[in-house]
Amino acid sequence: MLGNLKPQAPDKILALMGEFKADPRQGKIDLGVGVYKDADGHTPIMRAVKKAEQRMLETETTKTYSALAGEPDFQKAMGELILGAGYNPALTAALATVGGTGAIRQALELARMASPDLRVFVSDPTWPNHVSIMNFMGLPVQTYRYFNDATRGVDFEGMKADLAGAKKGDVVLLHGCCHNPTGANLTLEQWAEVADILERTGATPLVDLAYQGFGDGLEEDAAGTRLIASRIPEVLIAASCSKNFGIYRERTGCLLAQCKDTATKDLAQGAMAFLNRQTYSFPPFHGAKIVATVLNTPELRADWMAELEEVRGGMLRLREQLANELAQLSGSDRFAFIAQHRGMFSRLGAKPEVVQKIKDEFAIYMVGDSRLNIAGLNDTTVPILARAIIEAGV
Ligand code: PLP
Ligand code: TYF
Repeated sequence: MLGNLKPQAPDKILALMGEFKADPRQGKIDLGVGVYKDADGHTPIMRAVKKAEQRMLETETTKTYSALAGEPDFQKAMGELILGAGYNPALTAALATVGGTGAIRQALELARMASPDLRVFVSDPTWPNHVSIMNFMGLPVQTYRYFNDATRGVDFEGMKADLAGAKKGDVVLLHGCCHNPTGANLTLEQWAEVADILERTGATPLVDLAYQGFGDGLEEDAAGTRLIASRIPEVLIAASCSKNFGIYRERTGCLLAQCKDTATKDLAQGAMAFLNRQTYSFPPFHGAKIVATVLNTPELRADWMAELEEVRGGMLRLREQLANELAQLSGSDRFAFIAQHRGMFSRLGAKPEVVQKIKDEFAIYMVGDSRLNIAGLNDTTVPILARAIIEAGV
């Protein structure tokens, strides 16, 4: 039986991680996988997370099964973190999931249960796993224009024109902030125009929020999502705690489904718990408890927010340093977009051959589409990267 299996194409980003590890060159630089790293290249456990775990170790008395849809304290804390004052638990179903990826998968399963002819609109480009999951599920995927190769900003006219083709029963996947892989994001005014289109077409937004706190701040990064939720009665939100709590391997995420009335909310909540049961039964507990403990304990929350600000500020400084260095070396402002982008990533807009050349000649690893992880840099490597970018002819 198993001999009938076909080989699967490896995940390019994860394959690049392996290639980097195997590279024997001294001074190699990893700007590939989207994991936060400090100046020493280390992905630390956040202080508040460690403290929450210590408390849990001391106070937990059982490891028996918890709740199928996740613990209410986690659901509520996430609802408030994401939607702020607009969070209405009476109208919002919530589900603890296996990471943000699990939330995306369950959101798509939920949408398909409700809308069998569902099509999903995704930005061109988007996180490759989005399309891969949709293809695997057999869902029709439509792309909408998103990135302007010339300006390295958002092609908003193209995006609007393409989203106008969505209809009721379709899902429009939007990156809540810190677009992966481009780093180019919508302004709040543009979010309002997207809400207009969603209102007009009746399509359902699915917001992927994987980097809240990594762009302009915790509140600012949720502003687009909140605007959509204030304007559109039915909204799906797939959130990841991997990055902003630094708990990648705990696999912690959350699906929120804002509904138009309480009867629909009850239906959605039942269907979401059902989906967890069909897939893996109870969701992981540990990471969700860390998040709930941090968010619900004032001193831990304050410390987490302070550390997240340090992380965010560090990435912003690296962006500015790199943009300045490139301005000097190129004698132009054509790399100014790096300082305007937000989140961990920027797409340079270089051809695959150039990305390959930078890897071969300078031992600098970025994803083949010329996405670089800003957090992979430090004060020493910024000038090295800048020189490589210019010498490779980006
Ligand atoms: N969505 C985007 C855009 C991402 O970059 C990631 C990445 O890690 C995820 C979702 C899912 O994260 P995780 O499943 O690790 O929580
Ligand atoms: O885009 C990234 O690099 C992160 C991490 O299969 C990641 O989102 C990459 C690939 C993957 C899972 C996570």
